[in-house]
Amino acid sequence: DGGEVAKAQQAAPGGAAPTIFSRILDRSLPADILYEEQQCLVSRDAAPQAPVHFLVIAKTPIPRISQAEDQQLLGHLLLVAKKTTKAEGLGDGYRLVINDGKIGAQSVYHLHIHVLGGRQLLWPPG
Ligand code: DGP
Repeated sequence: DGGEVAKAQQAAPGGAAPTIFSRILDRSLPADILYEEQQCLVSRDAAPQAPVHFLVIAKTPIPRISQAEDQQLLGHLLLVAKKTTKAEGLGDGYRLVINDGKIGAQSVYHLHIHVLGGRQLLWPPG
């Protein structure tokens, strides 16, 4: 979808600037929240690219995976992503994605993992 890539090209890879995900975390922006605990929040993606598409959003506002060093947090986000696929009925498989920077078509500079499923996914991705 060119729309999401176009948005990503315009996103500022700033740093400390609050993002739309900070507003989901503080509940000032409505979101379809599946799960929340101390280190992360799981929300459905507002522009789903598959029948099931949700985001595991770190609570700490690390801008992007290339700037993330916290091994415990990174492992934890993967485990939460995996566990949430069970609750979402993705027993036949799914895909985890982390977009980084302009080339990766990242549009929101607040660390998150995409979880996609519910249809046959293609490879290579666009
Ligand atoms: P990325 O390219 O990895 O930075 O993806 C950011 C995702 O965030 C993208 O798939 C669309 C989603 N998104 C953007 N704005 C909102 C919003 O306001 N609410 C929710 N739930 N998702 C959003």
